[in-house]
Amino acid sequence: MNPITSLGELIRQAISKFVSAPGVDKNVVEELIRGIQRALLVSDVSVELVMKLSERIRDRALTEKVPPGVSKKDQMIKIVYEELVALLGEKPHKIAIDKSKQYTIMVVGIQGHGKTTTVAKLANYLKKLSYSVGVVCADTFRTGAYEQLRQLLDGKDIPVYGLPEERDAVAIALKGVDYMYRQQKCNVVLLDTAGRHKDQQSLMLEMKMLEEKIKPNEIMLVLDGTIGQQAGAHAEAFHKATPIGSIIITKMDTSAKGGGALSAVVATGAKIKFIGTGEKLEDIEVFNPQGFIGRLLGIGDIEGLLEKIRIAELEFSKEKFKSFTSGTFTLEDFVKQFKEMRKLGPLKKIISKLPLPGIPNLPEEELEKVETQIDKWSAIISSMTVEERKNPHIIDSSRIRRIARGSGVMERDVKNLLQQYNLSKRMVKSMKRAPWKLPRHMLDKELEE
Ligand SMILES: Nc1nc2c(ncn2[C@@H]2O[C@H](COP(=O)(O)OP(=O)(O)OP(=O)(O)O)[C@@H](O)[C@H]2O)c(=O)[nH]1
Ligand SMILES: [Mg+2]
Repeated sequence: MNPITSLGELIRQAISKFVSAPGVDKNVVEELIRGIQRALLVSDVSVELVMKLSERIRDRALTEKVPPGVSKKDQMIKIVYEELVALLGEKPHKIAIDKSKQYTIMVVGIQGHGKTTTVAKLANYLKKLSYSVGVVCADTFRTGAYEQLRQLLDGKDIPVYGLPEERDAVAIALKGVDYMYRQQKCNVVLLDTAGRHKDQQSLMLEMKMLEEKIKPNEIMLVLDGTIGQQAGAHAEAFHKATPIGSIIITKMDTSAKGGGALSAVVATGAKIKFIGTGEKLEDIEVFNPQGFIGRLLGIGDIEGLLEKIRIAELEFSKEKFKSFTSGTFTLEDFVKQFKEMRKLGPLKKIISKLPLPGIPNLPEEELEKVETQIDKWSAIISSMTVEERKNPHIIDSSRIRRIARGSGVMERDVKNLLQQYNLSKRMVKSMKRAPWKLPRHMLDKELEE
């Protein structure tokens, strides 16, 4: 049996047992949590992370209200999904390479972890995205390293550079990178490096020299997923040593421990960009926690289910929102409303589902701007005194200065929040019957700037 399925298999078993139970009570929820714990521990997720996750699921199961039209079961599945996604870091890290600039990626890692295979996979992947890619083999230790790369990329129309007789890795790398940019007019150059040396110290020294001479734009650490949570320690050390580092976890197809490796690396704050899922050139994917967990849960239409719940929650919060229009609408209410909206998931999805006329299809970056804005607003509010929050009109320029300093934002951010709030307050008063125009208006206003 494919071991990856076994992690998925165990989670799916736990969920289907939960779904077939006649009702949802505390015991049924506990049973579900135990099933998930077992699955995660089998895949070597650390006990600490498993406990934290269980705690969050339990807490949410007991405290979150079920919006009308949604079953408790569906809501629980959503909670489990979201908590598993959170364990793996929520958002995928973007691969944003400018096609008009040169970009060198140096790939490093312990021997046998999959560097050479990954370099070939990445080259093939980037080529498909119409980057002009070149590969340089700077591994002078592994016999046949250059041949291995050439074979992997055979017929792919990707130039591979190597000097099998040359013993100096730095010399090969310099010549190779220069050749790729100057002669082959490449945009991205991938550098495969050695995983072994006569001793550990000389390997480290070589990596350091390569980094100094080549000045890569990114250093990727290849980590074998079968080492499970041990991957966390490697990632942490690497992350501390190089600020331009990202991580690829390989062999996700050969052991259930991949889940442990992923969660441990994510916990260190290191960026996982890709995962390797087989020996073939095509077996690489952008690491996307949502997609990964979605597949693991194996619920046919998890997206559909989540969407249904989010919309129901939104309707629910719309109801709550109405209460603002009848009572006072404080500065805190204003920011809280935005935060609530954000909790429901990516703004873009929600907005596109709302039956609101006139909302343009907002580009992703714009929505991200809005999200950053919300974070700023929260920080600003927490730097205000109780008095200021209650009576924002007392906030004069010297208070603005103090609040901006306290929350680490620009003064104009504070002014902007106050302006937006005042605008909204006026609208709340005048638009009792169409409360949803309010956030729309605020969004539009925000995006114009
Ligand atoms: N199943 C599976 N095998 C992989 C994956 N990635 C690499 N491998 C295999 O792991 C073995 C080692 O891969 P290499 O790419 O040669 O590893 P390396 O890090 O370059 O090793 P050295 O050059 O010796 O340091 C090969 O047999 C690969 O086919 C993967 O994602 N899944
Ligand atoms: Mg190699």
